Amino acid sequence: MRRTTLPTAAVVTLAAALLAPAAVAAPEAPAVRVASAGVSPALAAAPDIPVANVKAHLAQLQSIATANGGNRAHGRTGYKASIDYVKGKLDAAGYTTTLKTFSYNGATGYNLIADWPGGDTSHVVMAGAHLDSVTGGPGINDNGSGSAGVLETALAVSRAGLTPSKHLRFGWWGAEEYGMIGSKNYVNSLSTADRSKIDTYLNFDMIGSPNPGYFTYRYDSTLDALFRNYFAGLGISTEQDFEGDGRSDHAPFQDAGIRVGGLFSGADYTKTSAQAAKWGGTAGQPFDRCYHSSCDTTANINDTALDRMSDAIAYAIWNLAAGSTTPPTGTVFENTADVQIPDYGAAVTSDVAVTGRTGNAPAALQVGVDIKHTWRGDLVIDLVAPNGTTFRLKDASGNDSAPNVQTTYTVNASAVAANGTWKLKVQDIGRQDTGYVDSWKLTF
Ligand code: DTR
Ligand code: CA
Ligand code: ZN
Ligand code: ZN
Repeated sequence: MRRTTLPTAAVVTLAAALLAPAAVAAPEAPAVRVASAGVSPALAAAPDIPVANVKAHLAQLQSIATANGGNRAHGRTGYKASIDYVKGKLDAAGYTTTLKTFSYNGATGYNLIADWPGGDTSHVVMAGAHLDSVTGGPGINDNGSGSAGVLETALAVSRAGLTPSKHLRFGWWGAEEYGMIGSKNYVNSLSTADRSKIDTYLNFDMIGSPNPGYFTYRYDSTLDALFRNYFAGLGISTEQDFEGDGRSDHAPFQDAGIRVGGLFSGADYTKTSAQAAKWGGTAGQPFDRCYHSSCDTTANINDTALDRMSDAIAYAIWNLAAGSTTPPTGTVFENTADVQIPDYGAAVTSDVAVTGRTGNAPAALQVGVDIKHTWRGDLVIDLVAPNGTTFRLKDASGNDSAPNVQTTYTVNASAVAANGTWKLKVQDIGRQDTGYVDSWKLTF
């Protein structure tokens, strides 16, 4: 079946997709439909955040706690030493830093604000984390982990010499453990005009829990989807967090009407068996058994979770700063030519020519497939990248007698170049059934 639609969005007619021979009538001038959903060109792909660097910050925070009575709490010397460490790193990296003081419980509190020079200051993308611990321990997961992940992302911005379209700002908060005192003080100190300039605030509070979960903040659907899709590209199915409402530094921004998002790896709640089945770790145990305890040390960190979460922070910053997120309907490359699938026969392919992209394909490349078939359990389906890298989308599932495969797969294609001819490869490995590829598409 062939159709060439002229969508209302900007349309770019691209080089023809190669049509499978013999299976279709002679085509008119074939074209692959590209409907751009107003996605401005994102900056180059976000860098990998070296988890070793994040852990090095945690080691410093641990040393600070050890040298200051075992904690980094508000009003204690360990907190001021922590904020001085973070400030020193940012000053050396070219940030404009501001140490803001407030009083609470008879002690001086400190917030650190770091602005990356450039970008449209009427559109601020902000990320933050509380830097204070409880008095009862060093607070390495809660919340050295979020503080270090945000810090290393800020340093990666500097290393990359990023020139974002939006203005980037980072914040480290004091006295969160007493009720988000520092972040409340910051938001309250902003004029209405300055608050309205903050497009997004991303919060990261506990991102390295030893028995980790992968939770997204659900309050804004675009930000929720941004992180969900990122992790889907890693093959990780996230869940929305329902335990942290009002319990961390996103709350003052949310109360001020600023859209918020974030990530969370779990605290003292118990991991279910279903969660352990998809995330690993131990069911029936807390995500972090050292929550608010003296054992919340550098030994209380899951490196894989910390790594993935830190990379996700960078992914979000790079995308949001460019003034675009990866929307569900991005740039589409589609082939609607019918390709017959021989019963119990050789694999067939359908091609899509991708052009005009820069760099590699996304970590959450969407592969939409519409195959009409009488017994889908016979089908093996692969995506083949221009460089030959093959991604298995569907294995044969013998007794799955249902018809048709009409679904969207998400593939982490961030290691392969985007431009070139991508192939959908389909083989029927069972007898007595027929079908054809009706259409398929890649959404970048
Ligand atoms: N990190 C915790 C606050 C917090 C955020 N999300 C949740 C979920 C469940 C318990 C606590 C939290 C803190 O700073 O105490
Ligand atoms: Ca990494
Ligand atoms: Zn806490
Ligand atoms: Zn916390």
